[in-house]
Amino acid sequence: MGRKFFVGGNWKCNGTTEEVNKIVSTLNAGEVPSQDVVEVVVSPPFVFLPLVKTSLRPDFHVAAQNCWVKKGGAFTGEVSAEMLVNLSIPWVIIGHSERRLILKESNEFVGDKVAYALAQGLKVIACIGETLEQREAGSTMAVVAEQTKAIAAKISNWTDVVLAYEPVWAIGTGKVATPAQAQEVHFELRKWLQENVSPEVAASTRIIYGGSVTAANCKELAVQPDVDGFLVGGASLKPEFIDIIKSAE
Ligand code: G2H
Repeated sequence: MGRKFFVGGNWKCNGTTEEVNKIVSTLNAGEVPSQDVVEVVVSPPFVFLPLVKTSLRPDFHVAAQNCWVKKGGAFTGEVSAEMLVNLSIPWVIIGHSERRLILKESNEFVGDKVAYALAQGLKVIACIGETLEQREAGSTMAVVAEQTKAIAAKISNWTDVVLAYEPVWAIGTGKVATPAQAQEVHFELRKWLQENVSPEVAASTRIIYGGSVTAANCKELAVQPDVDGFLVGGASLKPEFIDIIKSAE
């Protein structure tokens, strides 16, 4: 089974109503390959999800940037998976490095969140990636394998999971991984899935790259055999996001 190219736009903690409307207008006017070729998902902050959901073209979908680890209740400031389902939000990003590092989300906590979100019927973009220090220490694969293992330990069905490899040193820094660096880790991750989950899951799970992806560098990354798409931050707020979607062809 071929893996459909996936392009996610992670808007992070950005935007006003006016800016969101402008981004959506640009996306709605963009000429992109059909849904048979590329799956496009944009992820605004929670407060803009209903607005984006109702105004965005129907062939693009929306994702939340996080959700709570279990059923809602007395968890001030959190948003539950059930609420996202209630709003018909199909996707959620879990385990972004900004949450792992700044908010101290552990591998186990991320694994629990992925499992809970999937159990509620959400599709998950699960993020993993090493810091510069870890890369320089030669532990990239050990780190991403450990992060993936914590997810694999909690789930049995990978159909609704997209794995986003986002080296922390490449995030928002303008220092994109080279195509060879990205391909190497994606290849090793697929091998890890093959050996530790199943050959079927390894063959069908999309592994996307994130970290300073732009219109200028996406094409050479997109042609790597194990790069199945992108999670785009800064550039997803700009018209060049359309060009990144076009790299699917
Ligand atoms: C990585 C990425 C989107 P940026 O966080 O998830 O952001 O493209 O700005 O590096």
